Amino acid sequence: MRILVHVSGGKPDPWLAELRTVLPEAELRVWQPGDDDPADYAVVWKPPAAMLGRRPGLKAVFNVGAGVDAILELGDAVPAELPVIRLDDAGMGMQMAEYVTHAVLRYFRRFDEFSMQENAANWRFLKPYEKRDFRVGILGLGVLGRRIAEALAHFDFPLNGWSRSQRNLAGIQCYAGPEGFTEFLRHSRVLVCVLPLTPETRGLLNRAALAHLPQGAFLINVARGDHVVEQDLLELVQNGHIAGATLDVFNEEPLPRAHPFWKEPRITVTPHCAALTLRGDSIRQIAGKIRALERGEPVAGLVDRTKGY
Ligand code: NDP
Ligand code: OXD
Repeated sequence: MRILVHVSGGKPDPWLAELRTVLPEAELRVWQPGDDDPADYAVVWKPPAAMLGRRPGLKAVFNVGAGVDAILELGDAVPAELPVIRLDDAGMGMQMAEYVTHAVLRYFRRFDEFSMQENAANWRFLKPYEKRDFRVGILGLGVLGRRIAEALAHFDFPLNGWSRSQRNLAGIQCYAGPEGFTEFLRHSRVLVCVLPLTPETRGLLNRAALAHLPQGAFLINVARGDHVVEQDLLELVQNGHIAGATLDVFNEEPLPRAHPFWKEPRITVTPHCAALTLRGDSIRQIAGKIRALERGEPVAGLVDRTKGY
């Protein structure tokens, strides 16, 4: 079995070493420009268009992340019949739950404001919020959205969720589709975005949508920067409609040094680290799926190309 590897932005050697441990029988090679030789599987992160193309023998592409936008954006360069398989959880669910819970609690317990007061040596009591006024709305009720909801439920936050198809999940007020979007927003004091980036969700969080949030709402974006129209968000933060935003992802990454988000005290920036791909867990998951495919069995995480995730 031949496996072709390309992990953009990372060194290939540790990936090869992990793959060698779990699939000792496989012939591994790192993709190089001009390599059009046959391969059975590709293991990729942000692959170049030339890599996937019409490669002889290719049975599936494994994405070493949850979001497959960088693969699907290659369009026709990725044959429609080629199965694209994403990581499902592989240790990311827990990390997302930690990140989002921290951000929600920080706003709920007003640590963001206490921190600003501390910088000004200002001892001032701030009245606590009521949980009933702090409903958290989760955009995306997939693998990661549901894990976030589970974590927040331990703190008794009232929860909303929004998905493409109607879901029925215990403890979550579920909304679906464009018809449920405005109501969902109107009743979400904290908005958590954990959607895949698709043509339908790109630019979804623009001025019109964010304006439906209650006055003094908070935004936490751990999905993709292009879900948000950044200038619209900035203006809504500056005029106070949005009281704070915690952003892990941006239109351009790394976030340029001159970007106004760096200077806005009510915006917290983290460097796309909400949930890291854990190499060992990911490779074990991929190896398990390769073995299942070789036995002719179905695997979880197969991307639906018509939906885009
Ligand atoms: P899933 O595919 O498991 O879930 C996606 C959810 O979004 C589903 O509930 C789906 O609805 C919903 N959805 C998709 N399109 C729409 C739409 N047009 N309208 C309404 N709802 C929609 O994804 P994951 O939970 O695994 O991951 C989500 C994203 O998180 C990834 O795509 C990636 O971009 C991002 N991510 C970011 C990381 C970071 O470090 N910042 C790390 C890992 C992931 P339905 O249930 O009906 O299918
Ligand atoms: C992912 C990511 O999609 O790390 O897995 O952003």
